[in-house]
Amino acid sequence: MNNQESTGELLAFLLKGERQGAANVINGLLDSGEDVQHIYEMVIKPAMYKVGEMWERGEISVATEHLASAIVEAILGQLYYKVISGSGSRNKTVVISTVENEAHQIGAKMVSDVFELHGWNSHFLGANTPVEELLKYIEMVKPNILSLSMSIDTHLDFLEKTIKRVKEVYPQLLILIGGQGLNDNGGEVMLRYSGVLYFRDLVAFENFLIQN
Ligand code: B12
Repeated sequence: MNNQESTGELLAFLLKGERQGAANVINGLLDSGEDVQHIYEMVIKPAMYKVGEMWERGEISVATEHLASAIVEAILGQLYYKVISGSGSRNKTVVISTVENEAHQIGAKMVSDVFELHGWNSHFLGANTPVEELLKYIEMVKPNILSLSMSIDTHLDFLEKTIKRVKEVYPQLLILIGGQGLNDNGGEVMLRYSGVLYFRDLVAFENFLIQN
Protein backbone atom coordinates (compact mmCIF):
# COMPACT_ATOMS: atom_id res chain seq x y z
CA MET A 1 0.00 0.00 0.00
CA ASN A 2 1.38 3.46 -0.83
CA ASN A 3 1.23 6.51 1.47
CA GLN A 4 -1.87 7.87 -0.20
CA GLU A 5 -3.74 4.60 0.23
CA SER A 6 -2.68 4.35 3.87
CA THR A 7 -3.82 7.93 4.44
CA GLY A 8 -7.20 7.15 2.86
CA GLU A 9 -7.62 4.06 4.97
CA LEU A 10 -6.65 5.87 8.17
CA LEU A 11 -8.97 8.78 7.32
CA ALA A 12 -11.93 6.42 6.82
CA PHE A 13 -11.43 4.94 10.30
CA LEU A 14 -10.96 8.40 11.86
CA LEU A 15 -14.21 9.62 10.36
CA LYS A 16 -16.07 6.54 11.58
CA GLY A 17 -14.53 6.94 15.03
CA GLU A 18 -13.00 3.47 14.87
CA ARG A 19 -9.90 3.64 17.00
CA GLN A 20 -9.06 -0.03 16.62
CA GLY A 21 -9.15 0.15 12.81
CA ALA A 22 -7.01 3.29 12.86
CA ALA A 23 -4.51 1.63 15.17
CA ASN A 24 -4.39 -1.40 12.87
CA VAL A 25 -3.46 0.80 9.88
CA ILE A 26 -0.55 2.26 11.87
CA ASN A 27 0.55 -1.14 13.18
CA GLY A 28 0.50 -2.50 9.62
CA LEU A 29 2.83 0.31 8.54
CA LEU A 30 5.20 -0.40 11.43
CA ASP A 31 5.17 -4.11 10.54
CA SER A 32 6.10 -3.27 6.96
CA GLY A 33 9.12 -1.35 8.24
CA GLU A 34 8.00 2.28 8.08
CA ASP A 35 9.52 4.52 10.74
CA VAL A 36 7.58 6.76 13.09
CA GLN A 37 8.66 10.03 11.42
CA HIS A 38 7.50 8.76 8.03
CA ILE A 39 4.14 7.65 9.42
CA TYR A 40 3.65 11.04 11.08
CA GLU A 41 4.58 13.14 8.05
CA MET A 42 3.28 11.02 5.18
CA VAL A 43 0.17 9.37 6.62
CA ILE A 44 -1.19 10.95 9.82
CA LYS A 45 -0.56 14.60 8.88
CA PRO A 46 -2.26 14.34 5.44
CA ALA A 47 -5.20 12.49 7.03
CA MET A 48 -5.66 15.35 9.54
CA TYR A 49 -5.32 17.99 6.81
CA LYS A 50 -8.08 16.15 4.95
CA VAL A 51 -10.21 16.20 8.12
CA GLY A 52 -9.67 19.99 8.20
CA GLU A 53 -10.73 20.42 4.57
CA MET A 54 -13.87 18.36 5.12
CA TRP A 55 -14.72 20.36 8.25
CA GLU A 56 -14.17 23.65 6.39
CA ARG A 57 -16.55 22.52 3.61
CA GLY A 58 -19.17 21.51 6.18
CA GLU A 59 -18.94 17.82 5.20
CA ILE A 60 -18.20 16.65 8.72
CA SER A 61 -19.21 18.01 12.11
CA VAL A 62 -17.03 19.59 14.76
CA ALA A 63 -17.72 16.48 16.88
CA THR A 64 -16.27 14.22 14.18
CA GLU A 65 -13.21 16.45 13.93
CA HIS A 66 -12.75 16.24 17.71
CA LEU A 67 -13.06 12.47 17.63
CA ALA A 68 -10.49 12.20 14.84
CA SER A 69 -8.08 14.36 16.90
CA ALA A 70 -8.63 12.23 19.99
CA ILE A 71 -7.91 9.02 18.07
CA VAL A 72 -4.76 10.51 16.54
CA GLU A 73 -3.54 11.65 19.95
CA ALA A 74 -4.15 8.13 21.26
CA ILE A 75 -2.15 6.71 18.34
CA LEU A 76 0.74 9.06 19.08
CA GLY A 77 0.64 7.77 22.67
CA GLN A 78 0.58 4.22 21.39
CA LEU A 79 3.69 4.89 19.27
CA TYR A 80 5.64 6.20 22.25
CA TYR A 81 7.26 2.82 22.88
CA LYS A 82 8.99 3.29 19.52
CA VAL A 83 9.94 6.88 20.34
CA ILE A 84 11.69 6.06 23.62
CA SER A 85 13.66 3.31 21.96
CA GLY A 86 15.43 6.05 19.94
CA SER A 87 19.17 6.07 20.27
CA GLY A 88 21.23 8.83 21.88
CA SER A 89 22.56 10.12 25.15
CA ARG A 90 19.62 12.26 26.33
CA ASN A 91 22.06 14.92 27.52
CA LYS A 92 20.39 17.68 25.51
CA THR A 93 17.04 19.14 26.48
CA VAL A 94 14.27 20.80 24.50
CA VAL A 95 11.10 22.49 25.72
CA ILE A 96 8.21 22.40 23.25
CA SER A 97 4.95 24.29 23.44
CA THR A 98 2.35 25.89 21.26
CA VAL A 99 2.04 29.67 21.50
CA GLU A 100 -0.49 31.32 23.80
CA ASN A 101 -4.11 30.79 22.72
CA GLU A 102 -3.14 28.07 20.29
CA ALA A 103 -5.18 24.87 20.73
CA HIS A 104 -3.55 22.74 18.00
CA GLN A 105 -0.98 20.51 19.61
CA ILE A 106 -0.64 17.40 17.43
CA GLY A 107 2.11 18.85 15.20
CA ALA A 108 4.07 20.03 18.25
CA LYS A 109 3.77 16.57 19.80
CA MET A 110 5.20 15.06 16.60
CA VAL A 111 8.14 17.45 16.80
CA SER A 112 8.65 16.48 20.44
CA ASP A 113 8.71 12.80 19.48
CA VAL A 114 11.25 13.38 16.71
CA PHE A 115 13.53 15.13 19.21
CA GLU A 116 13.24 12.08 21.48
CA LEU A 117 13.90 9.72 18.59
CA HIS A 118 17.17 11.59 18.13
CA GLY A 119 18.15 11.12 21.75
CA TRP A 120 16.95 14.41 23.18
CA ASN A 121 15.26 14.86 26.50
CA SER A 122 11.98 16.47 25.46
CA HIS A 123 9.55 18.43 27.64
CA PHE A 124 6.29 18.76 25.72
CA LEU A 125 4.05 21.33 27.41
CA GLY A 126 1.09 20.92 25.05
CA ALA A 127 -1.23 23.72 24.01
CA ASN A 128 -1.67 27.33 25.07
CA THR A 129 1.15 27.91 27.56
CA PRO A 130 1.15 31.49 28.94
CA VAL A 131 4.46 33.23 28.21
CA GLU A 132 5.39 33.93 31.83
CA GLU A 133 4.73 30.27 32.74
CA LEU A 134 6.90 29.23 29.84
CA LEU A 135 9.70 31.45 31.18
CA LYS A 136 9.45 29.87 34.63
CA TYR A 137 9.66 26.43 33.07
CA ILE A 138 12.71 27.42 31.01
CA GLU A 139 14.36 28.69 34.19
CA MET A 140 13.71 25.32 35.82
CA VAL A 141 14.93 22.91 33.12
CA LYS A 142 17.42 25.16 31.29
CA PRO A 143 16.84 23.71 27.81
CA ASN A 144 19.29 23.85 24.90
CA ILE A 145 16.39 24.66 22.56
CA LEU A 146 12.89 26.09 22.83
CA SER A 147 10.43 25.00 20.12
CA LEU A 148 7.23 26.90 19.43
CA SER A 149 4.30 25.80 17.29
CA MET A 150 1.69 28.05 15.69
CA SER A 151 -1.17 26.67 13.58
CA ILE A 152 -3.52 29.63 13.19
CA ASP A 153 -2.09 32.41 11.04
CA THR A 154 -3.69 35.16 13.15
CA HIS A 155 -1.62 33.96 16.14
CA LEU A 156 1.52 35.61 14.80
CA ASP A 157 1.34 38.36 17.45
CA PHE A 158 1.38 35.71 20.17
CA LEU A 159 4.39 34.03 18.59
CA GLU A 160 6.33 37.28 18.25
CA LYS A 161 5.42 38.34 21.78
CA THR A 162 6.81 35.03 23.04
CA ILE A 163 10.01 35.25 21.00
CA LYS A 164 10.67 38.83 22.18
CA ARG A 165 10.01 38.06 25.83
CA VAL A 166 12.11 34.87 25.81
CA LYS A 167 14.98 36.64 24.04
CA GLU A 168 14.84 39.47 26.61
CA VAL A 169 15.55 37.00 29.39
CA TYR A 170 17.52 34.34 27.48
CA PRO A 171 19.17 36.09 24.52
CA GLN A 172 21.32 33.05 23.69
CA LEU A 173 18.54 30.45 23.72
CA LEU A 174 17.97 28.96 20.26
CA ILE A 175 14.28 29.02 19.31
CA LEU A 176 12.78 26.78 16.63
CA ILE A 177 9.47 27.85 15.15
CA GLY A 178 7.02 25.91 13.00
CA GLY A 179 3.41 25.09 12.31
CA GLN A 180 1.10 25.66 9.37
CA GLY A 181 0.22 29.19 10.50
CA LEU A 182 3.73 30.09 9.33
CA ASN A 183 3.54 28.39 5.92
CA ASP A 184 3.45 31.72 4.07
CA ASN A 185 5.89 33.77 6.16
CA GLY A 186 7.88 31.48 8.47
CA GLY A 187 11.16 32.23 6.69
CA GLU A 188 10.51 35.95 6.88
CA VAL A 189 9.59 35.86 10.58
CA MET A 190 12.77 33.89 11.31
CA LEU A 191 14.92 36.63 9.73
CA ARG A 192 13.50 39.27 12.09
CA TYR A 193 15.34 37.72 15.06
CA SER A 194 18.73 36.29 15.79
CA GLY A 195 18.82 32.73 17.06
CA VAL A 196 15.44 31.77 15.60
CA LEU A 197 15.08 29.00 13.00
CA TYR A 198 11.97 28.06 11.03
CA PHE A 199 11.23 24.57 9.67
CA ARG A 200 8.18 23.80 7.61
CA ASP A 201 7.85 20.07 8.27
CA LEU A 202 9.38 17.08 9.99
CA VAL A 203 11.71 16.33 7.08
CA ALA A 204 13.36 19.78 7.14
CA PHE A 205 13.46 19.77 10.92
CA GLU A 206 14.98 16.29 11.12
CA ASN A 207 17.72 17.26 8.67
CA PHE A 208 18.64 20.06 11.06
CA LEU A 209 18.70 17.64 14.01
CA ILE A 210 20.93 15.20 12.16
CA GLN A 211 23.44 17.96 11.45
CA ASN A 212 23.47 19.30 15.02
C1 B12 B 1 -7.71 18.98 14.81
C2 B12 B 1 -7.93 20.43 14.52
C3 B12 B 1 -8.42 21.23 15.56
C4 B12 B 1 -8.53 20.73 16.99
C5 B12 B 1 -7.10 20.61 17.60
C6 B12 B 1 -7.01 19.46 18.59
C7 B12 B 1 -5.63 19.14 19.04
N1 B12 B 1 -5.61 18.31 20.06
O1 B12 B 1 -4.61 19.56 18.54
C8 B12 B 1 -9.42 21.84 17.64
C9 B12 B 1 -10.84 21.35 17.66
C10 B12 B 1 -9.02 22.29 19.03
C11 B12 B 1 -9.32 22.96 16.62
C12 B12 B 1 -9.72 24.25 16.89
C13 B12 B 1 -9.73 25.28 15.96
N2 B12 B 1 -9.36 25.21 14.67
CO1 B12 B 1 -8.52 23.66 13.93
N3 B12 B 1 -7.89 22.21 12.91
C14 B12 B 1 -7.66 20.98 13.24
C15 B12 B 1 -7.14 20.19 12.01
C16 B12 B 1 -8.31 19.42 11.40
C17 B12 B 1 -6.00 19.24 12.23
C18 B12 B 1 -4.77 19.85 12.98
C19 B12 B 1 -3.66 18.84 12.96
O2 B12 B 1 -3.49 18.08 13.89
N4 B12 B 1 -2.92 18.74 11.83
C20 B12 B 1 -1.86 17.74 11.66
C21 B12 B 1 -0.51 18.27 12.16
C22 B12 B 1 0.50 17.12 12.20
O3 B12 B 1 -0.06 19.22 11.21
P1 B12 B 1 0.67 20.59 11.64
O4 B12 B 1 0.05 21.12 12.87
O5 B12 B 1 0.71 21.45 10.45
O6 B12 B 1 2.13 20.16 12.06
C23 B12 B 1 3.12 19.83 11.09
C24 B12 B 1 3.97 21.01 10.63
O7 B12 B 1 3.26 22.23 10.61
C25 B12 B 1 5.15 21.00 11.57
N5 B12 B 1 5.12 21.75 12.82
C26 B12 B 1 4.09 22.06 13.63
N6 B12 B 1 4.51 22.70 14.72
C27 B12 B 1 5.86 22.81 14.61
C28 B12 B 1 6.80 23.39 15.47
C29 B12 B 1 8.15 23.35 15.11
C30 B12 B 1 9.15 23.95 16.01
C31 B12 B 1 8.54 22.72 13.89
C32 B12 B 1 9.96 22.65 13.53
C33 B12 B 1 7.58 22.16 13.04
C34 B12 B 1 6.26 22.20 13.41
O8 B12 B 1 5.33 19.65 11.95
C35 B12 B 1 4.11 18.92 11.79
C36 B12 B 1 4.46 17.69 10.96
O9 B12 B 1 4.88 18.06 9.66
C37 B12 B 1 -6.67 21.39 11.12
C38 B12 B 1 -6.57 21.07 9.64
C39 B12 B 1 -5.13 21.12 9.20
N7 B12 B 1 -4.85 21.57 8.02
O10 B12 B 1 -4.22 20.74 9.95
C40 B12 B 1 -7.65 22.49 11.52
C41 B12 B 1 -7.22 23.95 11.34
C42 B12 B 1 -5.75 24.14 11.72
N8 B12 B 1 -8.12 24.67 12.34
C43 B12 B 1 -8.55 25.76 11.89
C44 B12 B 1 -9.41 26.60 12.64
C45 B12 B 1 -9.99 27.80 11.90
C46 B12 B 1 -9.72 26.33 13.98
C47 B12 B 1 -10.58 27.19 14.92
C48 B12 B 1 -10.36 28.70 14.80
C49 B12 B 1 -12.04 26.79 14.67
C50 B12 B 1 -13.07 27.58 15.46
N9 B12 B 1 -13.81 28.36 14.73
O11 B12 B 1 -13.13 27.47 16.66
C51 B12 B 1 -10.18 26.66 16.31
C52 B12 B 1 -8.99 27.46 16.88
C53 B12 B 1 -8.66 27.12 18.28
C54 B12 B 1 -7.39 27.84 18.74
N10 B12 B 1 -7.55 28.87 19.57
O12 B12 B 1 -6.29 27.47 18.37
C55 B12 B 1 -8.05 26.10 10.50
C56 B12 B 1 -6.94 27.17 10.53
C57 B12 B 1 -7.04 28.14 9.38
C58 B12 B 1 -6.14 29.35 9.54
N11 B12 B 1 -6.40 30.31 8.70
O13 B12 B 1 -5.26 29.49 10.32
C59 B12 B 1 -7.60 24.67 9.99
C60 B12 B 1 -6.46 24.70 8.96
C61 B12 B 1 -8.85 24.02 9.37
C62 B12 B 1 -9.27 24.64 8.07
N12 B12 B 1 -9.03 23.99 6.97
O14 B12 B 1 -9.81 25.70 8.00
N13 B12 B 1 -8.82 22.55 15.47
